[in-house]
Amino acid sequence: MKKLLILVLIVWACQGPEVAPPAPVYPIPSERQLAWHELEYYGFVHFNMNTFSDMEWGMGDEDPADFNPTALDTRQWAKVAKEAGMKGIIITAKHHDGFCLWPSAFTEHSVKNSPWKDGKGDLIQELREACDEFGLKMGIYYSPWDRNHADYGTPEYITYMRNQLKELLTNYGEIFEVWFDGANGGTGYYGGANENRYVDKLTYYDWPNTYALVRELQPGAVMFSDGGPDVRWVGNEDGYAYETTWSNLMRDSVYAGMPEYPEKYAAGQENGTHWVPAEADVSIRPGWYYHEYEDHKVKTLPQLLDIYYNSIGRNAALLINFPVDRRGLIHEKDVEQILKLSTKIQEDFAVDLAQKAKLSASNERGRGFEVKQVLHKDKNKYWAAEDGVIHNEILIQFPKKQSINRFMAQEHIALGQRVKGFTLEVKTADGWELIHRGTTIGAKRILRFEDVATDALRFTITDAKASPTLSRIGVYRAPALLIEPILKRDKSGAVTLNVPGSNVDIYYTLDGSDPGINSPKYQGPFMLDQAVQIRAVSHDPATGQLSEILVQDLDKPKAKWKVIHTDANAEKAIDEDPNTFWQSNGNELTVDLAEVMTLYGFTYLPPQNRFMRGVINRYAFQSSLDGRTWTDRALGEFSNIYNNPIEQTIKFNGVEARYIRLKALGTTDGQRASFAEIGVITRDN
Ligand code: FUL
Repeated sequence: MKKLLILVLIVWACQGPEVAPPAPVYPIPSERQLAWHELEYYGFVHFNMNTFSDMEWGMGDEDPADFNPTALDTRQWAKVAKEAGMKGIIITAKHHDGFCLWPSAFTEHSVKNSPWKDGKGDLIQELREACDEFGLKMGIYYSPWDRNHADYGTPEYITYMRNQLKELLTNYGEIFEVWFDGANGGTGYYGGANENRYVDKLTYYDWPNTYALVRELQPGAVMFSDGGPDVRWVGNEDGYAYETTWSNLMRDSVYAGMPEYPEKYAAGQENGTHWVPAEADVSIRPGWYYHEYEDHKVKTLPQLLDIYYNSIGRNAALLINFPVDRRGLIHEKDVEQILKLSTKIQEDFAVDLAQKAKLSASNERGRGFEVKQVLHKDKNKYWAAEDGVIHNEILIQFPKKQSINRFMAQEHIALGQRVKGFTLEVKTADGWELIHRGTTIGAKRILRFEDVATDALRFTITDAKASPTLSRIGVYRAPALLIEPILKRDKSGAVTLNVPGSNVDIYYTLDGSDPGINSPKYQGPFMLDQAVQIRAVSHDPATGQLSEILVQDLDKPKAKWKVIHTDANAEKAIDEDPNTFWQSNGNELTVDLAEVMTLYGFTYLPPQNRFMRGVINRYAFQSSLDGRTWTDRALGEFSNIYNNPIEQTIKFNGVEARYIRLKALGTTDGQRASFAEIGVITRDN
């Protein structure tokens, strides 16, 4: 017995005494936020009236009779999400047009007046059952803006909104996230009033009491909006977080839909007062809702991978949207792409090379906080430095030379986000070579870099708010991915295809068939002076690997087009370069097409820079044969164009024209209209 006691004492003495964990660096996440951080990746479904009206933002005057999916199957959604590695699904219970996917007792504008299941259906209940069956969590998207409701803009509407939230948050089991959209466009049907209704987004919804209601009904749910309170919008709809992304936010200065949010708050704030981590939302297609004309625009694997690494790999959660189609199913093409992403992610992170490496740290806090803790799966085990020791080096030595191209680090965020600066270096024959110099880490940071063969890595924390902590480090070698060709066409019609930084072959077709190695081989820039669909593929002769297929619709070249403006910069609107734009002086753009052609529509690309000005949201498109007499061809709204600044395509019946004019009837910020590119559609399909 005595011997045993002595042995225990010796072991204890060798390990050193227990040390206290570091003090938290505030703000820190709540329990519900910590649970949410674990999810990382979940799905969005946009499906309701817009699916049937082919719109992004319905006006609110749609007929419930139009909601009629032919093969609706929420189990298919859940199965796809599960197989894709997602942890839950958030459903658009009510979008801006006010149509409800559940038979709400407070409105007639719902599934109960639709032909779907003879008005007896309840889509939220069906999704609940499917999520339960597949072990997924369920979240609710609820649009505060309601273009259908007659009371919108008055205090009565707030009662309506809360009554509906009560239905959604009491009748459908546990909800993991409540998603409040900040979008609010003004115009709408509003029970037949057909007018502009603006509300003060800060005060109208009485957020403090609305939040309190959600907390009371679903204490475990996080609430999302621009300003949180629990999870914040990442400030764009591209699915990208930032090189510097803090989970901290000056929450009390922020509210849903505030105008300067993307510029000032989206990346979080080092000195933010509250923990409000970022969620990156993005659709797998250009639009949030299903449009048949986007069937060939489903994001490619390289695009989805970029999204993954730039969201989850940059301290944000990832929310990928499926625009469920009119059958009520996730489209086959979307399924194919999302599964490619999960397969590739599994491959990229299949083997953690750090597990077999020898780790050492320049400083360790003491027993329980040694550097070896970063190899543990248990998130509650972590390495920590002694108080006041900010600069820390972690050395990772492999048993032999390894080829690597991914590095992953996670802070122990339960004690707050601390790291402000870090470097990653590899050992070479000439000494340490810098791979990456970065800023924040947070819940997860993943670095992607070119293959490098080395036997050691040095990860240095150069700056932090307090002595740093790390719960995980991983090192990987992801298999190479062949990306599809990138296409450029200049104003003259010359087409260039290339795959940056590689020596692969490119094959293409112009007849709508899928290209392969027996198709025409790309030999260099060539002229395409007709409206045509081009498909192109990259082929690596060394491995035989084929990339995904690029599909792009090209219209007639703009070689002879001329803008009818004295400002030479107006040319930028027809230069085929999406990155240049013209901010007009008179809110319109007039173009001479140089010949009479039959037009079936037009396209408008808003400026593509991060903080765009003068984005057109209401337009009139006119055409003329002589440049003097003009006729309106289309009049309408570019819905959601500010948050999702994709090319807008508007079609109409064929008309002969030599001149075109796009007039801005409104811009999102009231500034003079800007045009990155205008185009016409001369093919009738
Ligand atoms: C935006 C909305 O206006 C879009 O229609 C979509 O729902 C997206 C997720 O949020 O603010």
